[in-house]
Amino acid sequence: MSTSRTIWGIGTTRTLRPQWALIELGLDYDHKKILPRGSGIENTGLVVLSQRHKVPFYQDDRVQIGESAAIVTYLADRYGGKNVLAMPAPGTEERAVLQDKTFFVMTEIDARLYTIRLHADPPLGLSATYGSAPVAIDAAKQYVERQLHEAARWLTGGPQYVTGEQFGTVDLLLASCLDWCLDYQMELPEPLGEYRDRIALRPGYQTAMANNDPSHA
Ligand SMILES: N[C@@H](CCC(=O)N[C@@H](CS)C(=O)NCC(=O)O)C(=O)O
Repeated sequence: MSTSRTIWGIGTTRTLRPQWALIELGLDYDHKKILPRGSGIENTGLVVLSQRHKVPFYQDDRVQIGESAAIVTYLADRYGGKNVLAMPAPGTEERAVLQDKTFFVMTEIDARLYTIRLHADPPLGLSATYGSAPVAIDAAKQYVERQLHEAARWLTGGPQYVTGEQFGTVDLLLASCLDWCLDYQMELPEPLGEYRDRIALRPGYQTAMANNDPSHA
């Protein structure tokens, strides 16, 4: 019996990620094209599955989960293989290092970018809802810039991807954060700029970007 997979959410860095992972893995999905903070959370029944009032959200025959990095990791664990989104086994050094870098990207970069998003003025920010906070924005930008130097160090000396020569889950998470930095006119230290441009050529990224276009909401 074939598994049905559903993604809720469109139009943001976080909603891009599960779609990108599914596309890299060659898996289809039903897409509930709802924007954050919209009536779609009620209309599509998401509010019954999650009271977080957030997108993305993912459901299949086994799980109902909402954190973008958790969804990507689950999909790679379940469906990844030697040549696509390969995952090292739990308990190995490779898995520990992957998780270290994944949590770093999500807590030290992604979460700080969301601080900018919450408090910046429209169209890039949500100050109308969450309040204007220029000092917090400046501090968050400087914070992220420092963390980008650490991420740049992972790629210095030649590896194509964060954990070596194969595109993996942490690349998907990091590259999506780099796009988000560019939205805020932040400079990417090399080799991150070149790395981001190379990843943006992936067909999986381009299809996911098209599917995630908020004009389809
Ligand atoms: N840590 C979560 C963040 C999810 C999140 O904050 N999503 C935003 C859209 S990018 C949202 O739904 N925001 C609604 C709100 O906070 O008002 C993830 O990575 O999935």
